[in-house]
Amino acid sequence: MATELTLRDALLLVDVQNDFCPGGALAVTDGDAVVPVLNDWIAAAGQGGALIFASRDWHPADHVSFAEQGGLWPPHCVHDTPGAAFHPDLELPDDTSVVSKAEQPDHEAYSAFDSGELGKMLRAAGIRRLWVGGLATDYCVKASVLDAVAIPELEVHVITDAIRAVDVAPGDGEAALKAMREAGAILEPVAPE
Ligand code: VGL
Ligand code: ZN
Repeated sequence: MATELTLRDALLLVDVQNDFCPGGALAVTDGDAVVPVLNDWIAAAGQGGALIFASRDWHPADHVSFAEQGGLWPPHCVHDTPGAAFHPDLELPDDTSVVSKAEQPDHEAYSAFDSGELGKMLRAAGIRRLWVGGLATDYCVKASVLDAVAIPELEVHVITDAIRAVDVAPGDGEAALKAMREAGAILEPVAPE
């Protein structure tokens, strides 16, 4: 199936950052494999006038989610470091809206909707369909999708070939897919046109 994007569509690229890609501080297996797929979606969004949002994990050096502070993760995506930069092959247009999250030392935020800004911008633009891809399936993609489906006027699609899981425990990625589907997100394989 192929789909055409319109002014009523928006693309949400979740945390396609160096630290989540091979060689990064919190590398997701095959994380960089999402990049070429998302570039096709970016091109389709450009053709149809769809909005593009790119979220980024943007932590202070002493973030609560880091092991040294008792958190789950190695230090990653420290703001303004190379690891926090978007993957260099991701073809983000200049008018991409960048959504930073988890910027406060004592607050963890997996969802791109955490600050409320993204929801506001989607509503203001009259967006009806949101297409979500990126990293990682079982954390920030899942949390963002679960927040998105709670917005009544939004049809939420997960770009299933443009997500990858951390899989801290085996099966986490699969469980995340199930949770997103059960919450009302659409997980049909579809190509942009
Ligand atoms: C993420 C773990 C820690 C993510 C962010 O972007 O999915 N995962 N921080
Ligand atoms: Zn993080």
